[in-house]
Amino acid sequence: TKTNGLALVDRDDDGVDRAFRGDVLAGLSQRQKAVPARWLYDDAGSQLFEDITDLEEYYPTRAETEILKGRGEEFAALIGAGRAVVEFGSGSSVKTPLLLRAIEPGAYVPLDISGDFLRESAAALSEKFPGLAVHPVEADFMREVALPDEVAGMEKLGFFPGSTIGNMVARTAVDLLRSMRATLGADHGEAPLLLIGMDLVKDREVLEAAYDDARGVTAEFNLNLARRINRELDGTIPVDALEHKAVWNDEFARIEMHLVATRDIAFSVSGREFAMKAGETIHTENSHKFTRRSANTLLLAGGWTPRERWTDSKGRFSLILAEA
Ligand code: AVJ
Repeated sequence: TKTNGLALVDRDDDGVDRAFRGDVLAGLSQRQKAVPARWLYDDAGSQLFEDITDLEEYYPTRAETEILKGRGEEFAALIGAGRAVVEFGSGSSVKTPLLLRAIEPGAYVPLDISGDFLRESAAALSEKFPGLAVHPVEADFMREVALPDEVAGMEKLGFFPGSTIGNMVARTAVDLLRSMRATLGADHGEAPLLLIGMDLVKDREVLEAAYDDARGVTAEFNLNLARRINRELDGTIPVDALEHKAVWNDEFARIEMHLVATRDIAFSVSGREFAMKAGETIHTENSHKFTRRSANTLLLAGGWTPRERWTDSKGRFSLILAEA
């Protein structure tokens, strides 16, 4: 079933987000403890991620912005004017305007599960582009989303920057790419395009530094998850006994973030007891990195044919235009 403007956060009588509690309790019960990366982004986490994008070591945002700045004429030629741009996520105040200015879209439709962020960024964007029709939709874009009637007759361009696709293991990424096809009307005779950012495999030292910066901002971002669990799920995790770790997993071509216990600890979350031995970890994020071929293979598996590919001047990050 398609989702559309419903209130999406399901809270119990105490105001606890049921999905968050379910994911945390299930994840902490596994042999390798793990919490899905999406829970890193409460208000504090979203602010810390913004701070990460300014770090010297964190190259992806700058590299992708360089491509968006430099290739506007090519986007315009390949994409054409008048398409409805459907952004998967609320949009960044820097990247989205660069694309919109380049291609002269017919409408802009940001999709996000968080209505607050969505309305804020949609309002800011409307101010920047007074003539542009903006139709925010509060929805979980991991499933097919019903787009507003106003864009029914328009050709579509999906926009998914940031290499957010890299947070997913392949089967989830393929599910998302297929949902995007459906959302953008590919099953109804339309030929939507997708502009997607995918970060590239590079030296381990560069990658590990990008996810373990000298100022410790990424460490704070990771530790904020434990603080959030304590705050929202009545947890007693001793945060001072956890340490941030970012490590390149060469077998699976991904950076992994973990919270490592520095001593044996025991704690409770929502009334359930957990224990960790010194050295044991909670796996909090995967950030997959791609080669030209692995990126193409993933897109093809999700029903998208790559048509054009751009990289930044240092070859660190790719932006790919694909067709359904
Ligand atoms: C927002 C998911 C693209 O994986 O690079 C940054 C998140 N995590 N530093 C990434 C992140 C640690 C980021 N994404």
